[in-house]
Amino acid sequence: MRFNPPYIYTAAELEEYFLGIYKATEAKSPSVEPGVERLRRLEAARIRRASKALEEALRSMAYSMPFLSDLHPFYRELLDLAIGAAGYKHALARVGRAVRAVRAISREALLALKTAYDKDQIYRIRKSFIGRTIDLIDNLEDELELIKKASVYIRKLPDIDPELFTIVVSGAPNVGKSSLVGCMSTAKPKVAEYPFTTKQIHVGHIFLRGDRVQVIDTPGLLDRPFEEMNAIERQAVLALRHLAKVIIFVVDPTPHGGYSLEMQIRLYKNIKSSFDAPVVPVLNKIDIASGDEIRRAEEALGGELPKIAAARCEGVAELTRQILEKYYVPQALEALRASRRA
Ligand SMILES: Nc1nc2c(ncn2[C@@H]2O[C@H](COP(=O)(O)OP(=O)(O)OP(=O)(O)O)[C@@H](O)[C@H]2O)c(=O)[nH]1
Ligand SMILES: [Mg+2]
Repeated sequence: MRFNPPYIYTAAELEEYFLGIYKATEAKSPSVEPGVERLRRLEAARIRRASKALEEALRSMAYSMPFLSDLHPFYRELLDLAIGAAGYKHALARVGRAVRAVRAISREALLALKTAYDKDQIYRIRKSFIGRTIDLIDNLEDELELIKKASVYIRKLPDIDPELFTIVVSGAPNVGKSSLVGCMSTAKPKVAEYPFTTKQIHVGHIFLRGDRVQVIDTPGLLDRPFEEMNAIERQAVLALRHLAKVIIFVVDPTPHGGYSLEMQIRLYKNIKSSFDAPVVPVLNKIDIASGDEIRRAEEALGGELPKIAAARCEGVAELTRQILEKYYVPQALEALRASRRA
């Protein structure tokens, strides 16, 4: 994702940062004023600088992280899955409120300083200012941890661009999905983790003139019926729904892959009913499939199908061209018209 998260402090780091600035601040004109006045001035400068630095650190964390409502639904869904949308919102809001709280504490301390008449009183004000500010930071420990998690999480999804036209490749295990993605798109697909499982999404690109289309391979995700998925995997599928503009369903009509035609048809129907995007069935491994196997598969899937041998990239260029022509071009033209109207 094109997102540069701000540095997220832990509560302990933030305390250290705050105290460091507090201690490093020196009085502007040392030793010319009498004791109490000098101390008052030094203390005021320290309070001002330390709380200002803290406010800025908090503000950057609270306001430079993406708001849920600004995120593409794909990311929103994933973030909800990994971190919890409600907790994330709540954490950002609390850190945002802490900015004002820090300012209030420092104002109070500065005001009290004005009327402090001896060193002891100034020391008490200092102690109370530091104590209250540290308490406030302590209380943000969980929130900061959660925001840090979110920022790490978001940074880990760099290679999926939800704005690009996206082809998702599905099908039973071992049918040739990865081979197809490899032939269709840039040879070395990049890998993005699903941070909530050990699974990875492989993302390749098809470079068109002045544009790019994204091809996504989802190993171990869209290769078995939804009844067999756990809640997390189902939600990952939901997230993919926001992304997929068209889904290729790879069928292996031979016994080579180890999954029966019946199982594959069941999966096909399952995927069709769970996604809004069109699902395009494709027959793979035609280099080793018998005429009978091909016929049986086509009959079961309702007619003639594109045929490929993905291991040798045979028929893949033609398939890609057909899919782009049918699904991508109309959308690209519509987008172009819309941008001209705007
Ligand atoms: N004969 C033949 N073998 C193929 C073809 N396409 C893929 N294979 C073989 O089928 C096996 C699985 O191919 P993959 O591309 O890894 O299949 P996959 O669907 O990505 O597999 P998983 O990710 O494990 O589910 C490999 O041994 C490939 O060499 C093909 O067109 N013809
Ligand atoms: Mg694979």
